[in-house]
Amino acid sequence: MTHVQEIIIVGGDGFCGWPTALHLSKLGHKITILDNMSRRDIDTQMGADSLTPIASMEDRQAAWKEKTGLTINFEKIDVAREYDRLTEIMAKLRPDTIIHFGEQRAAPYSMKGVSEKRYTVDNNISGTHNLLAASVALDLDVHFVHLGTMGVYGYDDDGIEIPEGYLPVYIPGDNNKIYQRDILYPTNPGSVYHMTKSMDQLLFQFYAKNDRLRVTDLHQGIVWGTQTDETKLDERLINRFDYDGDYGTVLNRFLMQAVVGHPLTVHGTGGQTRAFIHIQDTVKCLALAVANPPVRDGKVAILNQMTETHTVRSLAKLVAETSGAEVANVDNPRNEAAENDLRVSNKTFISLGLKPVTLAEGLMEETQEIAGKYAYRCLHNMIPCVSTWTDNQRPGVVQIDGQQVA
Ligand code: NAD
Ligand code: USQ
Repeated sequence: MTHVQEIIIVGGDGFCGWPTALHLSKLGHKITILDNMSRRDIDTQMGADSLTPIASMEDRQAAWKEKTGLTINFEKIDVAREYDRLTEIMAKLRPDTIIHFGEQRAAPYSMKGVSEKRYTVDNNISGTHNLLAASVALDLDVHFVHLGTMGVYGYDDDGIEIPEGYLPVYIPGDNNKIYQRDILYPTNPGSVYHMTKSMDQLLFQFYAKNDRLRVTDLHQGIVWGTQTDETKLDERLINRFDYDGDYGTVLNRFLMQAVVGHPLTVHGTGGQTRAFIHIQDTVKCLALAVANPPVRDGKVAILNQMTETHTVRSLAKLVAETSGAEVANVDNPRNEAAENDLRVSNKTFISLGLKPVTLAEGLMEETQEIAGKYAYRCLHNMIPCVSTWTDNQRPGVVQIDGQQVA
């Protein structure tokens, strides 16, 4: 039987947060979403929109109540900027668990320009730190669950299996003695966004050590799919589907591109290997993490939340084979290794009972159906990835001997 918990979900209006809120509510937990709706505001600023028509928070709450009789509470708040209000809410709820999804999460958006870089760092670091500092100031016995990313490890690896947790390193010292240290896996972020997740890690390491906070950091791979068992219950509960060049992630973009007749935009050779997880498994992993808080041992529990790895070109081939779409190898706007290996341990979630949904199980078809149903909402001008990692990569930039001349 589920032990009922008071749970705050920061970023609970977003792609991962909304289905997680529904799933945990269905399991009997008391849910309060904190969100400043910045994701919807960024869409408005960019002239983009979710492919699926997402309902307002009020309509989402009402639909959930109507379908299940359950209540999801909501407070509109910016956790990076409204510290006093945040502490009032946290003091009132005294949550057993805080799940933190509330960050600017798109790598291309974080590389768009100076203001987006500064916003991403200010928002993500202040938000995370405010939540940690408030938990300690209020003396909460809280389990802090954070959505981190596989991207903290970087993608230059030669195929060694990325472990979970701290890494034992052996340092040669005086007198030929070898000293052991347990350190966070060395980070190698590939964007300002991924860098903020690396910085988050240090905040967690410190608060776990200094204040004995119980922290679980979930290093999640790229999430694909749209619907979960709960979001399917009513069209007003539908999850968001990002496809634009900044927020759309690779597999969902390919599935959408296939249905609207756009060539699949493979960056470079498509030899980039990445880790993936279906949104249905994301919500299951969150439920497992919530039910299994770490012991208070001064260390962060670091779990890899992914279920399979693929190269970008193999995903394009798979989608092209099932849909007849063309594959286009476009210039890579990012500064990343053209080809890499990736092996990841996900033994904790598997040992806790996760039975992963795989690409091979036909769920890609469901996502393609969702994309097909809402293809009429696609804004074709939002498809290209126009954010470049360096000025030199901007279209039309001319270089001589590595120097930009026009
Ligand atoms: P999302 O942008 O859809 O959702 C994030 C939510 O947080 C949005 O609703 C936004 O309005 C809110 N938010 C942002 N800053 C806030 C602030 N200062 N105060 C209050 N609310 C704020 O993103 P997502 O895809 O649901 O990702 C959620 C988390 O999971 C992120 O931290 C992301 O880094 C991580 N993650 C996502 C993926 C993926 O593929 N989507 C993969 C790995 C990790
Ligand atoms: N790519 C293409 N074509 C496209 C879009 C992307 O080839 O049209 C390539 C990119 O160059 C990159 C790979 O696909 O090599 C993945 O890009 P992505 O946009 O799908 O994913 P990424 O930028 O890494 O970010 C996403 C989420 C982020 C999360 C991360 C998990 O937006 O929040 O942290 O996945 S991970 O990649 O494991 O770090």
